[in-house]
Amino acid sequence: MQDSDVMAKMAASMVEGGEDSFRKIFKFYRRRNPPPDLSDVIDFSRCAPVNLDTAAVSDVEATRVGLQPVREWRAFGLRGHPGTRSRQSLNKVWMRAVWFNSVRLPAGKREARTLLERLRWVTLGYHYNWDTKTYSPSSHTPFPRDLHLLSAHVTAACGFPGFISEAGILNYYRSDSSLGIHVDESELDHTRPLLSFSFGQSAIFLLGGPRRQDPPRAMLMHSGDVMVMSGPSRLLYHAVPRILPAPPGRLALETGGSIQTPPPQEGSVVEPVSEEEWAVCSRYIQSSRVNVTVRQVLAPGQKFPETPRSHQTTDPGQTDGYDDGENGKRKRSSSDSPYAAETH
Ligand SMILES: O=C(O)CCC(=O)C(=O)O
Ligand SMILES: [Mn+2]
Repeated sequence: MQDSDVMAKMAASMVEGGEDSFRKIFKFYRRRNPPPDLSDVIDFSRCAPVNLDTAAVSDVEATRVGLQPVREWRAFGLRGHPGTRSRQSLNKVWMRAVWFNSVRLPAGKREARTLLERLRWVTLGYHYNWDTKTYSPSSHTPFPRDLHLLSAHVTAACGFPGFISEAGILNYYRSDSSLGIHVDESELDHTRPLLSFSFGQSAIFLLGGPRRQDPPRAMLMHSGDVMVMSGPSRLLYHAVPRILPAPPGRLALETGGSIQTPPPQEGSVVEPVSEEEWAVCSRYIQSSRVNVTVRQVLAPGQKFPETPRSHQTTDPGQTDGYDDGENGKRKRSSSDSPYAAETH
């Protein structure tokens, strides 16, 4: 990096009037009136592609988890952020699997619809404790096999073989939801990548630097996109200030379009979902966004410490958080939205 770049970065991250540049940019994109100018938002379809390890996942293995062969995937890297983002058109099979693994509600019931409207997050595997900001062996359910295989194949193709999916966090966003500035560092092993799968409506994702106030870059996340935060990018601050309508064609889960439904495969590992449940899910994502992050918590052979440490990753000055635009800012607790604060 040139000296002038360093100076510019430092200047940009200086706190002005109590607000650092990440918060300013977060608020800029969150603003409703007037709506923000989106011309600086990076659309990955226009970025330089990066190579994937096409030999890491066989065509048969890819097909079994409902994916195209790795050579068909399109992957892009963000300059200055070594770590990979791949877009590979996850399909209806995967949206179904994610739904199956998280939301099991009877279709058409009024209470179910109300519950769905209020749904903000679900945890899988080692369940994250939002109060202590820790995972623990005493709060654990088996991680879904299909979601693990998907994650293992994606990470292997990105050059990280041997990924073990141990925890998952699903975030449910309505059109006015946002996710505050945070870093994911509660996992005990940070050398493993973090995966993020998006479905439904689109989002602006802000990726900052290793310090909370570092200015972020804004990028678009669409339905079917997969993001892999790895290496130095694994511990960067990030946030989702805004949900945007999915571009035409990107949400074509019902009838094909860019997100195809492959025919049922022999040996498929993806759990089936009834048409009734799928109807609830597909209606839900017409107006909402679902994001799943998959994390490896422990290094191979590592154990949880005897006395769990409380993880303090919160920036004390930060008050942006997950809020649904109706009830204002929420405080994070185990009984409410996890995203009132900033880190997890
Ligand atoms: O919704 C997203 O794209 C990001 C989610 C996220 O950062 C998280 O769950 O830690
Ligand atoms: Mn995160």
